[in-house]
Amino acid sequence: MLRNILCVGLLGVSIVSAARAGEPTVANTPTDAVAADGLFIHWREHIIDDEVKSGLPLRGADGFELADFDQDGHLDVAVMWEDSSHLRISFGGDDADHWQTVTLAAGAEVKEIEDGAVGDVNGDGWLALLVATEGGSLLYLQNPGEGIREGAWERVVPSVTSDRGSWIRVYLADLNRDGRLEAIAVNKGVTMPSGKGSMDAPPTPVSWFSIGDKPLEADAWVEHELNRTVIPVNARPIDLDGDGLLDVLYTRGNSGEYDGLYWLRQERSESPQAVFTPAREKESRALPLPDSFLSRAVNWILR
Ligand SMILES: [Ca+2]
Ligand SMILES: [Ca+2]
Ligand SMILES: [Ca+2]
Ligand SMILES: [Ca+2]
Repeated sequence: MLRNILCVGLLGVSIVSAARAGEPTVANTPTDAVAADGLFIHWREHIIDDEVKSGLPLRGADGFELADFDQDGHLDVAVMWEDSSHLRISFGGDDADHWQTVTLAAGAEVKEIEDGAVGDVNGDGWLALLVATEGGSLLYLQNPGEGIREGAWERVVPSVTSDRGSWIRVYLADLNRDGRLEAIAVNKGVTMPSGKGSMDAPPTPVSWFSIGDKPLEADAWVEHELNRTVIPVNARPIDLDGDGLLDVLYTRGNSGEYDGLYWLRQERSESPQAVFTPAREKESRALPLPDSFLSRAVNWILR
C-alpha cells in the first residue's frame, strides 16, 4: 500500500514537473486546424460575467438570449442564472473584455429562472424580456428605452401564471400575423430540485397567451391551452412546413404510450372549422379533450 501511495505521489509530482517544464498541454499545443482561407484557427477566452468579475455569488448559468437591447449596434446577452436566481444583462461594446453587466431581477421573483424570450411586446420599438422560472411564474420585464442599463425595467407577473408551479420554457412569436407578439409557454407544474422528484404528477398545459395592448397589466395576459401532458418540457413555435403560418412543435413525455413528437399545424379556412382536430379519436390522460379544460383556459387555437 505504501509503495502504491509513493508511486501515485511520485507520478503526481512528475506530471506537475512536466507541466512546469513547459511540456505541451491540450491548451498550449500549437493548432493544426486550418480555415478555408488558409489561416490557423485558435481560441481565446474572454470573461463576460462571473463571480470574480461581479462580486456576486452567481451560480448555475442556464439559458441566455442575445439581442441589442440598448440599440447601440453591439449584441448584449441576457443570462438566466438558475441556481442563484439572477437575471442579468451584459451589454457589449467595442472591446471584447469590456462588458457592462446589470442585474435586472434577483431572488424570489426569478426563483430558479430557467428560460427567456425576447421581443417588442408593447410595440414601442424596444426589446423586452419574458422569462420562465422553475420556482415561480412567468415574469415580463419591459425595456424602458431610457435608463436601460440602470436596471429599472418595469415588470409584471401575468396573474394567470401565478401559483401554477414550475414554468420551464417560454417563447414569443406572432402566431396570427397581426403584428403583435403572443407568448408560448410550458407549465411543468411540479418543481423538481436538482432534476429529481416524483413523475406521478397531474397533466399540465402547454399554452399560448394573448397579451393585449398593456402587457404591464397582470390581467392582460389570457391563456389558451394547446396541449397537456405529464411534466411537459418543450414546445416551440416554428413554421415547420414553410407555408408562412407558424406551427407548434412539441414533444410529449412521461405519459406512457402517448409519448411522442407532435406537430400542431396551423391551418386557415374560409369558413369556421373546429378549433382543434386531434390526431386520434381517443386520447390519453395527457390530453383531455375540450370538455375538461381548466376554467381559466379560453381556447385551444387562435381566434
Ligand atoms: Ca447593445
Ligand atoms: Ca418594447
Ligand atoms: Ca399576433
Ligand atoms: Ca406552417
